[in-house]
Amino acid sequence: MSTVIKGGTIVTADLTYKSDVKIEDGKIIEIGPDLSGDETLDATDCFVMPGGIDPHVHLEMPFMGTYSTDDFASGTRAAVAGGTTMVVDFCLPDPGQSLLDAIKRWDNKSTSAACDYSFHMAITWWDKQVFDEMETVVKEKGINTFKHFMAYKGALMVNDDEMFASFQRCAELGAMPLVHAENGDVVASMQAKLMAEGNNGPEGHAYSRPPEVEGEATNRAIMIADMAGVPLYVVHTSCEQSHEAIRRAKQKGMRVYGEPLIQHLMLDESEYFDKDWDHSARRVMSPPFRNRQHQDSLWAGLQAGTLSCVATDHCAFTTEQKRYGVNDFTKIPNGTGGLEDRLPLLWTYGVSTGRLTMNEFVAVTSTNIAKILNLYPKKGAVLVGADADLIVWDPTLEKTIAADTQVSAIDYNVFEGKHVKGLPRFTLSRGKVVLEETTLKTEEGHGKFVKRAPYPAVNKALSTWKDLVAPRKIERAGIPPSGV
Ligand code: DUC
Ligand code: ZN
Ligand code: ZN
Ligand code: ZN
Repeated sequence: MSTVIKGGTIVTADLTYKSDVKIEDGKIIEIGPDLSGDETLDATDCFVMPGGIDPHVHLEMPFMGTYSTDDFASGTRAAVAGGTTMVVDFCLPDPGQSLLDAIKRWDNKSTSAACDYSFHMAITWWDKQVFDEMETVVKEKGINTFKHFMAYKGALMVNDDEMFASFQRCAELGAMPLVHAENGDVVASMQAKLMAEGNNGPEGHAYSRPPEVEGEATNRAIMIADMAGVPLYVVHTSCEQSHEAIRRAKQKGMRVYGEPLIQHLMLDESEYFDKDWDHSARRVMSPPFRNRQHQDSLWAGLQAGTLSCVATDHCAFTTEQKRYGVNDFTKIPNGTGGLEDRLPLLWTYGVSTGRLTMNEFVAVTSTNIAKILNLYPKKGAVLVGADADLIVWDPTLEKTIAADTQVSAIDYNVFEGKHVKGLPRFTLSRGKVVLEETTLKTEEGHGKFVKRAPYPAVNKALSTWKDLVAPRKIERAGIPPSGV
């Protein structure tokens, strides 16, 4: 059975042109004028683009004493409702747990996915077992990215020596490290001080994580990556301090990628002040929202290409879950949603305002991500042979974002009331129509795990456990005279 997307304008990361697209067996088989097939999807006055890829989501994630409420079923339905056709989730071993056992848990959770997905592996502890298992993770399990939390002290955080060792291991295996860049020691000490002073409300969350803690950690991770000889991906870049470190590294010739979230582009720190407790707690995420200057820096980075992609860090908790922290902001589960709204918001507030071109929109929501995560051109492309993960984008469809009508399983939406114009008329996952205007046609389990191959080994690295740095030993004829 073949399908033809007819009458649309194809928009890729570098081209805009009128053409039909023919699909068979889940792949694009022909691009050209006047195509016909068994089924036709009308794309008149629409843009045909690669489906969004969200490189950063946490579905049914065990975190801060609970689990994020959107699981692979509701999370991937929310994704396709907003034109996202692939998500990358974080496989999170408990400290001491085998990485391979953690993958089994994630494999079990993800069988309900309605669109394709992949995993990053988190390094939550460090010893020889982890070092050894990383090879299997990369070579057999198809996971070529390792996440390091520089915050969440006493829980997920890794120290610099562990990070340096893991980064070197990544370099050797052709994998790329990711960092959640916040100085966890400083955050913990500021949290303790704020709580001791009686600042226990959600605004304490923002006060305890100023841009400086992110800037410091980003600089540190970049320097450690440079010493280890690996590229680096900085998740949820939220402020100028972090962006500045990334710009500088790029200028020096390093492969360092920054990922702003749609939440940080759209929402600012006023969400934490002079609002009721629930309103602010629902917006507690790490890093917290920033002021307008930081938002301008992020938009500028997307335009200039110093920031590479837009993600969500979708980690959705209900109001009831947020209230775990009612007398202590450090216990409010960190995380917000956005999977469903990322593309429509970025289109409305990025493309329609002239801040981004349509081609830049495709780059930062899909193609750049596919390239950086070694998924291109299977994903992120409108090319013959690519997976038919496509959106037929109707720039005239509009709605007002509201929790009442969302697909996500939580009881509020941090973008409530925002108007968007530009929505998918069709979303296709490997050729299957999973959304037609507002009607979801998803199938649980249609989504498949996508393996990602190692990167070409471009960096020199050491290969054995604890053989970290081997300095040259200098033989000298004698000891220096005392007093020198
Ligand atoms: N930040 C969040 O807000 N939630 C999940 C994990 C993270 O780093
Ligand atoms: Zn994070
Ligand atoms: Zn995250
Ligand atoms: Zn309108």
